[in-house]
Amino acid sequence: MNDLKIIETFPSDFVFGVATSSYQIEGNSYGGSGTCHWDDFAKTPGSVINKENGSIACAHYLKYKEDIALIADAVFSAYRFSFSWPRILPDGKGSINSKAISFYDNLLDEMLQKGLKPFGTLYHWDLPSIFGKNGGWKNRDTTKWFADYTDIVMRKFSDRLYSLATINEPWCVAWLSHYLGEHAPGEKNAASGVQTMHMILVAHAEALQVIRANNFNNAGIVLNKQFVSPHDETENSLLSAALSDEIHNLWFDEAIFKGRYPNQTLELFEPFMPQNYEKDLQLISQPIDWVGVNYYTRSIIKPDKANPFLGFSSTKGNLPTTDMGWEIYPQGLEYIVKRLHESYSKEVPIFITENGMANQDFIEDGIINDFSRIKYYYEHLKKVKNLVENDVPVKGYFAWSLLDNFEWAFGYKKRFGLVHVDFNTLKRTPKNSYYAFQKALNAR
Ligand code: GCO
Repeated sequence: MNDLKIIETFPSDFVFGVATSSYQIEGNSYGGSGTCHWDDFAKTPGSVINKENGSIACAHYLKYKEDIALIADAVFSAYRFSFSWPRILPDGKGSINSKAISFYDNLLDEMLQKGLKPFGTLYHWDLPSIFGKNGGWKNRDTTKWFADYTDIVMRKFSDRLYSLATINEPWCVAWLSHYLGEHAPGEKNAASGVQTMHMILVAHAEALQVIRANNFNNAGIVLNKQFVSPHDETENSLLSAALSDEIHNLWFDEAIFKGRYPNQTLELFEPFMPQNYEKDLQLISQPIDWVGVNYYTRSIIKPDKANPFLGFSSTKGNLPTTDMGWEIYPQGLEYIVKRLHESYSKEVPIFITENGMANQDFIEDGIINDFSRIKYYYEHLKKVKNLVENDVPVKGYFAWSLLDNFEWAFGYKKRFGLVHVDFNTLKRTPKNSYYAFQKALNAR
């Protein structure tokens, strides 16, 4: 399949957009921004490929008009972006960087002028460096400072935002970054992982209260979900997969929609849970207006004695993979969203806030024929279509990403964009996947 005509068959009010995040594209050496824990992490040998960081990235800070024009020209109707906490508050708290306020003012005005709905996110992983030095998200104080930052964003920008997410991918913020150690701050211990699994939800709750106090009524959270497969049908594999599914997915669904944590995981986490964590659960489960799902792949779980804490590890499957080495498994998206809707979120609207693939793209005569990316989008959109047809309230879909950008620990090596970026010249070149969206959205 080499087109995205399927888009024409979606309901007319279904939102199609693209997503990015501040640290991955803006370039935090511009405009008086402070640094974040990714700048610090990148300096540690072995943490980020080539020790690359987001200081230039796509220089979106300078080129935002060109980028917004690209989104509008492809006839998308929404843009999911994130605010940078250290850009707005270079020291994480205290004095506001007026250049940052102008930047987001201009960015929002540009979106609105081009008819794009602004879907903002408060936190897409750029924790101001100063907090990293004080225990980061493990420290409850950080959640209070996050609430203060939220209030600034609300007061300056809520008049123009269409929607706002508190936290992008709490599992990555907590588990991937504090237990698996793959993302900043690169901690690798169970106590840190567990504490952050709870505190990041406290941060969500604190921010949500501030959002409500500012009378903003289209707020949610973005969860990254993975379909979890057992390696085989043995009882041990099934149990391991169930535990992994809880940690990756149900921990957040249970807390946010039911005000509790799943049993098996809680038993394992209990020794490390912050004191009186139960008291936070009511606030964590306050109503949200929508929930976002980021979906990329599945994981295969097998029992593993080499990991005494979890008792399992993930292993490779045999499906075709993307350039990240992630298996392409569109069925997982349909399953995971259906379960979220039926068992947890019920009537709450769902947005697919990220979906896409890294690919080894080549420019030939100015053309980038990324047909495998078009196929990936087509196959996943087919599953989204099934959900819509089965009355699951999925209201929108965002492609990750508009631009090739700073792919965290992989630096600039992995390309997820609909638009190619030459990181020497910063020249943008739309790929064929971009044109496939444009053609279908135009025909809609
Ligand atoms: C994500 C991240 C993106 C990544 C993408 C690909 O929210 O996981 O939002 O920043 O670039 O997922 O890994």
